[in-house]
Amino acid sequence: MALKQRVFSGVQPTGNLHLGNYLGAITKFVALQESYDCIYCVVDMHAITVWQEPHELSHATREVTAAFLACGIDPKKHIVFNQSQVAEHAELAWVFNCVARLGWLNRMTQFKEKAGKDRENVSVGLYAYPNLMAADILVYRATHVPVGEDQKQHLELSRDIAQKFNIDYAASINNHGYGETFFPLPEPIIQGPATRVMSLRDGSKKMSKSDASDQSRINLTDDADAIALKIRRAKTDPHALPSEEKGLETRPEAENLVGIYAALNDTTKAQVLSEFGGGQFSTFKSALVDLAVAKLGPIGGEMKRLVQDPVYIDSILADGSQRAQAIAAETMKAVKDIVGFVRR
Ligand code: AQP
Repeated sequence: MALKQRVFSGVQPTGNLHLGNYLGAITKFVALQESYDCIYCVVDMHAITVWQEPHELSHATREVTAAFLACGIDPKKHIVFNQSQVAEHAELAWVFNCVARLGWLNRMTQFKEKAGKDRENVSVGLYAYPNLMAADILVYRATHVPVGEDQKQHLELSRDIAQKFNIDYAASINNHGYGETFFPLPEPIIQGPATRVMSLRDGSKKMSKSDASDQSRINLTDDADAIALKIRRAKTDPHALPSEEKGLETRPEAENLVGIYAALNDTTKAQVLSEFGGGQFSTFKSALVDLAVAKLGPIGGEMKRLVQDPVYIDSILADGSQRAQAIAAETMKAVKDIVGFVRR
């Protein structure tokens, strides 16, 4: 099987999509459509690693799909689907549970953060999450994965799993005529001025769907008034903006807002500072409000329109799942041969 340059990435349907998901991931998904075959997945099986109300999960799955479409992902040229409709993800994840080492998972910082002090009480799924993520990517033998900075460690683990599988089964891969190595080592794509968007209330915390404070994030469905209020109330410091990036080093809240402006305007932090450096925060915040409303307003409007039509959204997911499964099934056949499972 020849390896094709292919992009895969996913978003969890765990609540309100926010500016961090948009700038860190979804804008990259859109741009990569020009030069790759892309597969974009609503990862509902990852979502249930922490409790989700069933009716909210279905709604959130449709809402993430609506966000993909509203942001400009083309579900005809590329593939948009939800993970649970392609059983091969879970199937390959089991094989990877047997390839990945406990010591590797024990190092995952996201698990430590999410489990907190209540480790004994979290789901086994939350712990094994990175193995499922590796399966998501590798069941399509994807070569590139656009993600936010927070997913870098999981991507490295996916590469380790791919490499260990290739080495452990090298003889079998070769004997079955699948070449020298079977899985590619997927490359993370983590670029631009907003790979880690921070909370608007605390510059040391990532902007997150699960933050209890809605004021900490800009949701993609927020209206213009809500966006304006959140940006005006965003935590800052009493100093004017610096004229150079070095001046942001000890000012996480200022750096975050400058990064958000740069990413929304498709420019760099240095260029933003050359325009606003030396000026007051209030002036910069007003410009940021205008920019954010202009960029996010139409997306939120289109998302709200699309979620009114669940039949249409479900048809996109069904079609995408079928096309995704055709690729995933080919990989699983080969994996079964390689591992030594007898198959039909
Ligand atoms: N703050 C962020 N800045 C940049 N990128 C981000 N991403 C998430 N938060 C930021 C990127 O968005 C993609 C989808 O993320 P996800 O929903 O699958 O999972 P997550 O990283 O766990 O997102 P949240 O918002 O923090 O959700 P909860 O609160 O449920 O844990 C990924 O590429 C991610 O890097």
